Amino acid sequence: DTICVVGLGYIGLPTATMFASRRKKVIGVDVNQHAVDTINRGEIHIVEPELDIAVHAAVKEGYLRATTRPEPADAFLVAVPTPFKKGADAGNIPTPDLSYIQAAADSIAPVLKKGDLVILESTSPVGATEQMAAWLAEARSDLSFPQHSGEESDIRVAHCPERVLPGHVMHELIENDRIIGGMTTKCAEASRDLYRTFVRGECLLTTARTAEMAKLTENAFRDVNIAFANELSVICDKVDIDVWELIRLANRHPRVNILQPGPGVGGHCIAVDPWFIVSETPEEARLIKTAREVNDLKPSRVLEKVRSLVKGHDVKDLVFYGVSFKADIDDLRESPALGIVVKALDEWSKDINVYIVEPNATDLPGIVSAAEKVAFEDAVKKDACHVLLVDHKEFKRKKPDCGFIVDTRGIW
Ligand code: SAJ
Repeated sequence: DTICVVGLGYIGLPTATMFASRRKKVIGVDVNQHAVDTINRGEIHIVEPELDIAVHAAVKEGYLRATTRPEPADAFLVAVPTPFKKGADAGNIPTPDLSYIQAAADSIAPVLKKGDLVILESTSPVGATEQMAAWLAEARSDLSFPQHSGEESDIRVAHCPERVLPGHVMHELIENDRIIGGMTTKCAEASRDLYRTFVRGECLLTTARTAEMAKLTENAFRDVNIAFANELSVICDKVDIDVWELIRLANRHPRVNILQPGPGVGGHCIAVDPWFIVSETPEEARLIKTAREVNDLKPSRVLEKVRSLVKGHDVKDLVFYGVSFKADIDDLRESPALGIVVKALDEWSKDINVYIVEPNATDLPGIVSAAEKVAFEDAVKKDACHVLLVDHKEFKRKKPDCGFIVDTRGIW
């Protein structure tokens, strides 16, 4: 069996490699020529523990090959981005952008043949899998698709959302339970047989629509719970209570498990996916929408705190610890920490020295180039306003000797 994986990013590349490591012939497809060339050299263009060794072995042994155009295969996996478009309607609710899925469908369609399986892995709004099948059907009127022909279709289509945690992808791909949403039962069964190649967790069969909603629900659940913690931190600031101690104490109740407040919620999943629910059902999804807003407001709360220190005292140096979206990774996508640093530079870099400590990113983006990079050991000695934004393990070693501290993660 040959598997064609479309999209070789944080999900597609590890998944392609997993199949290849089980001696399946895998064709990896990406529009980015640099990514294709890098992979064909046996190297990787993203940061993920254990992935480099696995890709190297898969390419060397001839099971994985990358290219820019889909080739005939027995199964196609679509793992492309599903970002959102900034809201244009009255409520300003962001809406999902399915153009990458459409482009993937258009590129697969010409090489499809009777009996093939097409799986959408990208996190998608409810109905996206049906839409993908409709795009494929439009391009290939000579083949039948499950939407119209039920179980008897030539092509099987399913949605199997990934749910791996960045930084633990290679382990979680194997061990996590997997939701398999078929457009029909046969579609689900065919997909399960494919994933069983490497998935040790349970494969749970359902419909494509339920699978789409399940994935969105998982991330919305986490977003709502983080919003609760973030709201508590703002309340505690106001009434002068240590939120970390408060949460520690409340969590000693056998049925309470509050998450950790932070400078906001980042990443390309939790800060995005809940909008896919809200944009579809804005009247009903009130709690989910409010949670998104609470989390999106948190960076400005942090800036307010820093502002009151900078204004109230004669602060000369301002140090930000961490710009990634969470601990111990280099990923800056939707990072609230990065957003805070950008705004701080804009507001203060003319008058005071702004420094960044970021042990995980060698190249910081141009928008923060006005800040000076400084080593952690030197930073903590400064008589400065120290703002901890990310709980990287390096920062847990010690806390600053003097100056002011704004600790958004509660590690100091
Ligand atoms: N965060 C907090 N407080 C917490 C936990 C997290 O502020 O107590 C923040 C983090 O700092 C970060 C953001 O939330 O900015 C998201 O981090 P995360 O570690 O919770 O999740 P992600 O975005 O790395 O991965 C999530 C995971 N989803 C769930 O845990 C429900 C992962 O399993 C999904 O596969 C992934 O989204 C995805 O691709 O959708």
